[in-house]
Amino acid sequence: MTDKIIAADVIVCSPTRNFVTLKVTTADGVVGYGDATLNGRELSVASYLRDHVAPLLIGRDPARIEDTWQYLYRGVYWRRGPVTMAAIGAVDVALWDIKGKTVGQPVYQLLGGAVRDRILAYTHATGWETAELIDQVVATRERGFLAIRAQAGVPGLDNVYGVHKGGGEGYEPAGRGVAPVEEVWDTDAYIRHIPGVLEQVREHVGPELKLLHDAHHRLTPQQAARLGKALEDVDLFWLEDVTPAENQDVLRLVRNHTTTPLAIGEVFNTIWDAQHLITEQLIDFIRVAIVHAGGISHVRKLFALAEVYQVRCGPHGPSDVSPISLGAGLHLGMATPNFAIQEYMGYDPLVSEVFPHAWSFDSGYLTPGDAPGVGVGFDEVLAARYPYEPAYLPVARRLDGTMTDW
Ligand code: GCO
Ligand code: MG
Repeated sequence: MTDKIIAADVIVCSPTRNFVTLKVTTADGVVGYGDATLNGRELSVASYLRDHVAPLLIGRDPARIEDTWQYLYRGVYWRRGPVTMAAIGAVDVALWDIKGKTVGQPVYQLLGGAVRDRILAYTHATGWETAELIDQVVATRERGFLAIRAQAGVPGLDNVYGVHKGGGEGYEPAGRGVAPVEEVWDTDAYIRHIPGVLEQVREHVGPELKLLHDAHHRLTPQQAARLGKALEDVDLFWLEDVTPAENQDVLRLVRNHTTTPLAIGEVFNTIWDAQHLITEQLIDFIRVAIVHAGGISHVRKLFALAEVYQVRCGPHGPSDVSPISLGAGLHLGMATPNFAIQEYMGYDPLVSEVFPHAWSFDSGYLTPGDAPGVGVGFDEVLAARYPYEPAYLPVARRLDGTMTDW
């Protein structure tokens, strides 16, 4: 028997960047935390939780995680979508946290126990010029990483998502302010340039380092097929988000032309968004983040579907996914056989102070730790010193001024 939920509070803070945190408290004083951060739309999830979900949680039994998920998902006419699913995800993770703390076990033990000892991580290396990128990849490998996502500049442009001229180790794409900055983008120039860059990186680092690359939804199906083909000798671990995720059948054309492994799914929110790609085996890796796809309970089902079709899991984990979601994903990763890799950009030390965590990184691998629950705390007093500030990802236009995908 667990005591009922007596409070559900939503805290939005900005220790270097915005995070939305749900704090669920039970009558016997157990506190569970969930992450509800949706980059650039933080306050809409905060309101969804505060105004519509929190009142429904009061008096509920926190042990009934699946029932609460079903209640919040099926009990509202307007299903799916990032705002709804981030809110449900935050509740779900907070309840798993409470369950773990109540029984004194880390969440992965409640999910069936460990199927592995540690979780392979990848991080980002960026450099505008190829030489700069190679230096960054080498420096990142020296920090222990065995898998690295490599992004470079494009001649003729000033910015490329996550990279800018003279920017060294990369930049935080979400800029503070009430409106996004505008960047100029040219897919043709990118496709001409990037295969040569990645070939040089591969040549320099040798065959063993796992290299990844993110195309950020900016190619046509035909361009994506050509790029995948051009990158085959680079032997990428994956090529990510080649085309926008809405029109999924185009991946068949890409697949028919290249053996470069494809990863997609960071903007997906439910199993139904990924179902076709998985059952048709149009991708090799599914990238949903715990926070954006309804929490541990739902993503676990999605990963189980993927297992049937030999699709492996590599969740989204940039620094706009809070340390709570990263921790929750690691628990799921420990207990999921087809889990392949976790994106891990690391956090500013201040973020780790606000969210003290049991998870840790060592020699290329992440582990969730053995603290009861998810193992990520939240220092509310410190968080209160960093209030929300509007921040947005840039938008991109083509050379002729039309909007393109981010
Ligand atoms: C990645 C992503 C991020 C997203 C960002 C959006 O693969 O890490 O593409 O860089 O763009 O998380 O909020
Ligand atoms: Mg991405």
